[in-house]
Amino acid sequence: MASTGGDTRRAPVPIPTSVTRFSLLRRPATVVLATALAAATALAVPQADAGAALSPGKSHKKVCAKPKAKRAECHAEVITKADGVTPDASTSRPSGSYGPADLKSAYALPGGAAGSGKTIAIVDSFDNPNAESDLGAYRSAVGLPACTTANGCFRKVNQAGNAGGYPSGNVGWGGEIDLDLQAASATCPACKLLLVEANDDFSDSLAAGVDTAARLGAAAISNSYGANEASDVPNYESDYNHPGIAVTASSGDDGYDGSTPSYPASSRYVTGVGGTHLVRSSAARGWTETVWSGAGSGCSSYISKPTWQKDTGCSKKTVADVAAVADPNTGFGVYDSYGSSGGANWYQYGGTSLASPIVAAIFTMGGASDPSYPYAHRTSLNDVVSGSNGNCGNYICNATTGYDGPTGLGTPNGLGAFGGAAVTPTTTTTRPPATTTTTRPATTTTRPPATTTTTRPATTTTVPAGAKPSAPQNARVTSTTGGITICWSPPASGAPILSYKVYRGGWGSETYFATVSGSTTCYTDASAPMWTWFYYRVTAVNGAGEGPPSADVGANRSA
Ligand SMILES: [Ca+2]
Repeated sequence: MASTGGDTRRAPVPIPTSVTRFSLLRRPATVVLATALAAATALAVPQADAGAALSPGKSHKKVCAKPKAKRAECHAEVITKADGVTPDASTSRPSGSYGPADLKSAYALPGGAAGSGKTIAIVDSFDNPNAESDLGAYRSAVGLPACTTANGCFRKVNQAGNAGGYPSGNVGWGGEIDLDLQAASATCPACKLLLVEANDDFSDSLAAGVDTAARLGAAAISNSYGANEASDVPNYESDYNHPGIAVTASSGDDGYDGSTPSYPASSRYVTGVGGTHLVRSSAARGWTETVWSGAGSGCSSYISKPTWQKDTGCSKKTVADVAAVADPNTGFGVYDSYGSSGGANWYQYGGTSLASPIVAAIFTMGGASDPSYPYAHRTSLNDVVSGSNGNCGNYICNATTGYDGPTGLGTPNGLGAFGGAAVTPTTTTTRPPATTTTTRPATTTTRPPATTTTTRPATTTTVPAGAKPSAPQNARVTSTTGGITICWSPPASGAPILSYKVYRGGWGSETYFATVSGSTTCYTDASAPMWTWFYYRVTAVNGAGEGPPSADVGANRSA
């Protein structure tokens, strides 16, 4: 797909203030990284997203408009209503969307004063006039102290570094700006924030904005945008090369498209950030991550392979380097009032635009800056081993043990891979015995005898009153050599469970598929064909009947 890049310069285009992404005026210059971003959009909404665990019955879409040649697109997606068009706005943080406490838990972050005094820079296109007030509303809602221009925590400048003379406004990029600022702030609550608003979405404007961010003292610079590589990307390398400053970039939201990766994620000087689907689990870590099917990956055609990157499938640089949550279905709650009407200003955002500022904030707290650092400290990353973002037949688009394209080396486990102290192994050792291992068996063993035998007969007649079981909990899927395996935890109420019914189909449209016994909590669908996405739901059945379904979870059988 990738469009060809090129030099096609386009005439100035009016800036759409509405819904969509970038647009705008172009700039002369030599440059442009971008080329073909166009193609991307087509792949966008696909089958992809693994597991709609947090957003059943909804869809998602890109936030920015489809870019023209020589421009970059922002990598944010927003959860929409089922129509796939209308952003699902609400008057409070969306239920199930992630915030500071979730990121702290999932990535074993220090919180507190970590990163205090250091600055995370966010570079985006166009102006969001509400950026500071939206950040204020966000921090207030999640219980963080104010971060304002007045107290020295927040600073907004134009591409030249001036407070004022901002570019024209753009609602799509405005959402991107809010996402970046709020995700960085949630990851490192004590960090300062510098917002650099590039004149427009032309690649040379964004590159100039990065130079400005470096000049103004950023510890890390996050870039949640990109464009398919074109032959002129080497011209931009100097703009993304700032020794002593960590520079991150999102890997894109169109999955593996068989051709070129996104730049600046493929820059030699940038940590390319891929994306995951992040959900809570009963694992010792408390969370499980699989590949977000939209995460970009691929082999650069123009950037030579860094010495620290040892994978053999790409002769030049491979995207990505590391990853963080990006699936909009397991996304982040954002307060965005720009372009809003009616006062419903909360949305759930995802895309690798979410992952980049998270990693930039973690670099800021950890203190490292060189993209080689995570490679030398890979034991402090959570290896992502399942999921896929396309069809390529190898690790460039399929997660595997160790390095893979969609998630790089993995996701942060503390600050160890980013310059800080590694998470002590003690934590890992202690948790399982105390909680997981010991407790579970006791529960499983005790329940059946005590409940099943004695209660069942009575239940059959007693429960009908209406006590059907609640929905099975923690539904999750993995792709294995034997098929797609869905597992779940028993419902919170309604024991004893006589059986579970498994439903399979498209997202939100599953039909009955199989029944398993009430003592089983996993089912392997060996008939799922390779490379096809299926979604599953499970219901529990007791003497009173069948309860409501679990969340939708999906997977692409890839092994
Ligand atoms: Ca991996």
